[in-house]
Amino acid sequence: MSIDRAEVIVTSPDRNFVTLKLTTADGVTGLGDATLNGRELAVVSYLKDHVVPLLIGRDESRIEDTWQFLYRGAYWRRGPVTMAAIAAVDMALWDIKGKTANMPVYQLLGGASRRGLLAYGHASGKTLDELFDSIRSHQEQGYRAIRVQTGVPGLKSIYGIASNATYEANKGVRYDHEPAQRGALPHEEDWDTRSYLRHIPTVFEAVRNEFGPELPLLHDAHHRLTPIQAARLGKSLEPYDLFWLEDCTPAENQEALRLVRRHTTTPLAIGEIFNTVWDYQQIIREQLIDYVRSAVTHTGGITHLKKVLDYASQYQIKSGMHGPTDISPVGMAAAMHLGLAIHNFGIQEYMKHGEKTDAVFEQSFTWQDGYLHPGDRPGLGVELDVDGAGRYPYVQAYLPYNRLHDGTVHDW
Ligand code: EZ4
Ligand code: CO
Repeated sequence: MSIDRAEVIVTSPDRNFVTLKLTTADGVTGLGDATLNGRELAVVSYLKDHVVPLLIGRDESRIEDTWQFLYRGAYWRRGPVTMAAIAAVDMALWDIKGKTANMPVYQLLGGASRRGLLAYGHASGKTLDELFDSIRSHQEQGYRAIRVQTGVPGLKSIYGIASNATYEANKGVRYDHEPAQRGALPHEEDWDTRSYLRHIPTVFEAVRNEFGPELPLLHDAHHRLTPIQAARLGKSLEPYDLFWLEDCTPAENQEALRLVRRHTTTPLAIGEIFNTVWDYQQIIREQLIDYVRSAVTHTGGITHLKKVLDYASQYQIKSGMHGPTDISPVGMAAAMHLGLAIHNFGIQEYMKHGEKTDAVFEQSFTWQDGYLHPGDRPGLGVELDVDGAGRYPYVQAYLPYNRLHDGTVHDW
């Protein structure tokens, strides 16, 4: 038994994706997602130049050993590029193990703990009318939980809202809320925290009045607030009963969340840009968050994220895995298998991929009545059409960045 071939496939059907494809001596294949939005080629190089040569000839059944070898063996630990590369190898090995065992990966992780995964989608609008239409359209698509983002008076373009600039930069190709834009330079957005803090509670009040108390509503502050501002936002949103407030501060300062917690009972979700359990050590132990936002793709794969979530489960903290369009269908499948198996599943973010992406990545998951299920195909249940992928070469794309009115760069 050994890994015979390892290929890194970059494709840009609607946006860029990086996929690792492993093939064993017996001809079994496994796929892993290594997409890091806006920094894709760094992971491609990490894999091609430094990981692929180490994989050839290795026993594909040794998932934990391979993980430890890549993590400890590199000497240089953690970081999004390293952990995305390790994640891709890990996912591909789980895919192979599932196919070899003739079982879907969730069975190897302990079997299903539920019938399906409650998923939330992204509703947005510059104005309340546009936002209400977007919420209704998500309900029509079956969503039973909805993230709400809106424009803020005085700000031209803002995270979470599909903008014409995005549409034009991407030459007419647009995911509704894909923030990365094709082009040689990143797009500049503007930001003003005081306007935002004044406006957002009025939006949630209007949404609750229109849609009633039942619908789970989420919101993403996207790392923009100081601890005391985040505390104030959480407190002012309490009457509207959010499912969660996400990334209220740039949470690399884990202690900051103590201050937020002292002031609000709005549930907090953090971690989409984290990549190891060490980023969560304090905020889980001190119960400073309620949901772990990490994606399988950016947190060292199924093997490592399961350890993070098992740790979180001791504190009644649940999963809320990242699922924007920059997680490839392979990464989404890995999230669904893990989410189905663990006990402390919370919710899964789910944004639909574009048609070209769905044609290149053939997938087994189902979406029914607001619930996702990974399907019962052996492995992860995703196959990549390599020739099809080859028709869409990499296109340079960047995430935007923020400036305040006086020109200061601000967290995006
Ligand atoms: O901005 O995935 O909750 N979702 C998010 C995403 C991130 C993008 C960055 O690549 O915050 O939309
Ligand atoms: Co987010």
